[in-house]
Amino acid sequence: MTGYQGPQRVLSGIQPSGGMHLGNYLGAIRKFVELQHKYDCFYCVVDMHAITVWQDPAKLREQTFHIAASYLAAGVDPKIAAIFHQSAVRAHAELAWIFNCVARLGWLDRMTQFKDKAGKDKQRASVGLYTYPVLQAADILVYKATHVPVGEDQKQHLELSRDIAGKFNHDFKADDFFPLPEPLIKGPGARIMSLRDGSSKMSKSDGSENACIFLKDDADTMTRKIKKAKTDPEPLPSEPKGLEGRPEAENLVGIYGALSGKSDAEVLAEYGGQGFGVFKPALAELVVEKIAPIGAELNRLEADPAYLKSVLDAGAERASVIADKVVREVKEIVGFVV
Ligand code: ATP
Ligand code: LTN
Repeated sequence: MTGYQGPQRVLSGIQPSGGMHLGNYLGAIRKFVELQHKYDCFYCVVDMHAITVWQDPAKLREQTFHIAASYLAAGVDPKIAAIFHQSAVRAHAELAWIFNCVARLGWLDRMTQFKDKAGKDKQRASVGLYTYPVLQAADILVYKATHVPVGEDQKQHLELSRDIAGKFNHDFKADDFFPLPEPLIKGPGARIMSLRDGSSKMSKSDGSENACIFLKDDADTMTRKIKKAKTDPEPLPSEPKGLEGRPEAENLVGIYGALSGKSDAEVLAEYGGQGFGVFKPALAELVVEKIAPIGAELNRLEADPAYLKSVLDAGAERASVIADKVVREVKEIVGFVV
């Protein structure tokens, strides 16, 4: 960070583009819960990001409640942290436009997520998908957030947010107006891989049902998915070095470690030399123990959309107070008549 003197704030967001999975939990939400006791926290359901690819309107609404309910079920306390949906705080879109005029085409051209998501025919991708990281920078900086808990895949987008903040401060001679937000990525679970392919990340939009453990899966489904997870025929090594070149084994050991609070070395000290016939049932038991209660609470909360809506509305109101003030300051800096 530079000489930024403002309050330390946390913002993060998750897209309502599908069911919440173990990767989202370990890479993001679990950190949200810890951070709420240390910082002023804003947790957003980024519905405007979700529509950068087609979303069925009825499902989008349902999934927005699903993400909000997941935050709550995992332990985010709406009395402490603001939980809200992005489209309800118009300042995000206003700042995104101004940032569209700060960010450079060359910066966006380098974004690997656009390349992955646009696929072969990028002429058919939405313009929104291209400027997606600019809206993400606005999400963060409209609260002048200093810290952003995310999974490993968001590293590049966070660098872009820092670049936009730095260029804005520089171009408008507004020293330290925006902080350069720091990603909080480290820690076990920053990159959980698909259960079907150890080289691609566990993702909501993965075609294969069995690749992902969803928070809402019942105990039998979780167990079945883990038992079916792709592995190799070798037993587990007794040290982490032995996981090199064995991405599927590494992923399962990593999940065990992230959920049990043990390092890879500790997990392997216990299971080294054992085959997956022993390790998978132990992992399944741990996943069920840690995740099933969250799933049960999630189901309970989803049955009460009126409560979820009240949480989102209250969160949006709280968020708007800060965001509107920052946008007003930005408008003045840019030279708009306010
Ligand atoms: P999609 O793959 O459909 O774009 P997603 O599953 O990656 O969606 P996002 O809404 O893009 O979900 O991500 C929400 C948060 O979860 C982000 O902080 C992201 O870094 C984190 N995350 C997503 N997938 C993983 C994963 N496999 N391992 C660790 N963290 C993850
Ligand atoms: N691009 C993020 C979601 C996201 C986000 C944010 C994360 C949108 N805005 C602001 C952190 C801060 C993703 O996980 N795909």
